[in-house]
Order: sequence, then structure tokens, then C-alpha cells
Amino acid sequence: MLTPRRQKELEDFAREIRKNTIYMIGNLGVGHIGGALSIVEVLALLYGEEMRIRPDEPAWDDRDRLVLSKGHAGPALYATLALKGFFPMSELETLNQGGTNLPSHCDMTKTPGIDMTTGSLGQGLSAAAGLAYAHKIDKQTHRYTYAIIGDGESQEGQIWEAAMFAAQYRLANLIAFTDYNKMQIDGMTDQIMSLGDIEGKWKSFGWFVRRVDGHEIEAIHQAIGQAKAQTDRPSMIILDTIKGKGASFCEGDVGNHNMAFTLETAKQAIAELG
Ligand SMILES: Cc1ncc(C[n+]2csc(CCOP(=O)(O)OP(=O)(O)O)c2C)c(N)n1
Ligand SMILES: [Mg+2]
Repeated sequence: MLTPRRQKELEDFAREIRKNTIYMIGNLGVGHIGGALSIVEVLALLYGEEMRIRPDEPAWDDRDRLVLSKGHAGPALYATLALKGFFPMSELETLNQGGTNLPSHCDMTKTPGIDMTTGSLGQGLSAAAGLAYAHKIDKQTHRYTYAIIGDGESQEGQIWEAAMFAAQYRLANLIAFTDYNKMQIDGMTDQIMSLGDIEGKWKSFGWFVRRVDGHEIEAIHQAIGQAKAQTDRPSMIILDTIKGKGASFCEGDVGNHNMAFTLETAKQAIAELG
């Protein structure tokens, strides 16, 4: 259980991540705002509490890893990393512009703190399983690998190959999250290709499964604690989230996947967040 004070600090961190994400995309004028804002709380908890990292030594070998498999949500992770001190906050204003270190999708060769290049949906969970397996072979299972996949992304066949692999090799040091925001690029996931009994699916593949409100930091914290107590199976934490959470101009709108909006709109939404 987080202390009330720690919880407040993490909520404040989440608010700053959210504000900076809205700002940087508004400053550019277009971007994947919806799927970036739905993962803010899990990022705040991971980088503010759970992960062993060194912002001044991003390539520290003994660190935990995060694979943001839904790499189009990069801006939320960039805001998180900048707030943690991996690189200057001013770089957020260069998002997806010529010569930037912050491309629209995550690139481990460009950005300090990005552990895997992603954006081609379906591949990141395999990469994360590979990292976790390598750490297991090296007897470094105190190093956790975290992965975040999308619900639309879960329609990719490669996700289920990775699911089998991680269970087969008993990767207890792999903790994945599904950002279950119920929407994908052009509609509702249920209408396009339903995930059905998503909890049952992961369980039947041999994973430890929890399902929580993805905007409740304490709930995610408890689920991670249970995941870390597993000794012989990987974990999937399904986060019930809202696409565009916290931005009044687009929260819950199917059209918020990759949308244009002005800096003026961004500033208004940021002011509403307090
Ligand atoms: C292999 C692949 N196919 C298509 C795309 C284009 N694309 C980018 S985001 C997206 C929708 C993903 O939906 P979801 O995983 O639910 O993401 P979220 O709702 O979190 O933004 C698609 C189809 C891609 N990046 N990679
Ligand atoms: Mg989605």
C-alpha cells in the first residue's frame, strides 16, 4: 500500500506527465493524443515508484526495462523521461520535427531512456519477452521487463506467439499491461475485432492476470505487487482506461487517435488540469 503522501506525489507526477503530453502534441499541432493519455498513470507509477533506473545513466546495465509496444504513445513516455531528468524538458518542444531526438514513435537509438524501438504493432511484447529471457539466462531476474500493449494491438497474431513463449520459459520477470481503452485507430475494438474474454485468454495461455482501473495508481500498484510475487509465470495486468483521459476537448472520442489541435486548445486543457 502506498502511503497517502506517496500516492499524492505520484498523482502530481501523473498530472505533470499529462500536461506536458498535451503541451508537446499541441505545440506540434497533431499527434497520438488519445493513446498517450490513457497510459499516464501506469507510466507515473513505473517511473515514479517501481522501476530501478538511473536517469543520469540511461544505459545502466542493471536497470529495469520498459518496452512501450504501442510506440505511437511515445509522447507520454517522453514527458515522463524528461520530468525524471533523462533529458532537458525543452526537448519536448522538438517532438517529431526535423533533427529531433523525440520521433513520433519510440526509437532506442535516438532517445535516452527508451529501451526498445517500437511502432510496428505486435512486435514489442516479443522484444520484451526476449529481454526478460536474456536476464533469466544471465541469472539477473531481479531486473524486471515491463511492456505496454494496446487493445487494438492485441489483435496481432505475434502477441499470442509471445504469450506462449513467455509462459513456456516461465518469465516471472516479465510484467505486461494491456491498455484496454476499448478503442483503436478508427473505431471501437469490440466492433472491429473483439478481444472477447481477454482475462480468460491470458489465463489460458498460462499468465498471471489482474484487471484494474488503469487510472487508479494504488490499484495498479497492488496488481504489480502481486505480479512481482509470481515465481514461475509472466503477468498481464489489464488496465481499464479511457482514451484521451484528462483532455476535455477529446476525452473518450473515437476521433482522438491521431488528431490535430492547436496550442491554444492545449493550453486551455492544461489550465483545466490545475
Ligand atoms: C503493424 C502495424 N499496423 C498498423 C499500424 C497503424 N496503427 C497505429 S496505432 C493503431 C491502432 C492501435 O490501437 P490500440 O492498440 O488500441 O492503440 P491505442 O488505442 O492505445 O492508441 C494502428 C492500426 C501500426 N503502427 N503497426
Ligand atoms: Mg486502444
